[in-house]
Amino acid sequence: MQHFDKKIFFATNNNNKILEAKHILSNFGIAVEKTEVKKVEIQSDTLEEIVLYALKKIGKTTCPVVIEDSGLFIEKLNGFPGPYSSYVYKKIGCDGILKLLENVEERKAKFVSIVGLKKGRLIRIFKGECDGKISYKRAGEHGFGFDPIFIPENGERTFAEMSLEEKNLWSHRSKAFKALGSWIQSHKHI
Ligand code: ITT
Repeated sequence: MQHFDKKIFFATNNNNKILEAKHILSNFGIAVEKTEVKKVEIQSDTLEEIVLYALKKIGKTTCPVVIEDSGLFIEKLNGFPGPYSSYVYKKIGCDGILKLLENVEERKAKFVSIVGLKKGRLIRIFKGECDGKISYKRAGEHGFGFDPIFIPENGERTFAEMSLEEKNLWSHRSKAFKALGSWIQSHKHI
């Protein structure tokens, strides 16, 4: 049976994010619980600003609360949809992105994840990136969002063709949550 020394409260509406974070943080002895604390989301050109604003809006908290904002940055589209990924996904989805890149050979892209931690007055930010490319067609049924069209660097399969465990070997979110996990491990008061 898994032993947890610590627990963080993750403010997100995305259950896939919870599952990915749980898998990573269990290796650090940290449990993850979903919290109803609201993530107030502004529109901004940077993920960091979105996370910092959301953390400030949480108000005073004695428990460690975590927020994450992530996005897909496509080189040929000057980083679009980036911080607008959630909105763009809802409006045009994977098919819309494939359409924008129709007949485009340069398909480099990266996923970025910014994880923010707040406890009392303390605020910390952790970043993870995953380089890759946009596929020519959708593939796979796992994961969420743009997973069916994103192929991580040096691979041939999309994130949606991988199990959660395999996606977590490469993903932007796993890198950011690993950084959070080791920071918490080395700070006894969290
Ligand atoms: P919360 O804000 O409630 O945490 P969300 O899904 O709205 O959940 P974001 O605001 O961070 O999350 O939006 C990020 C969007 O970027 C998300 O909706 C996906 O479309 C895309 N995205 C981010 N990480 C992804 C991943 O690992 N796989 C596929 N798509 C991802």
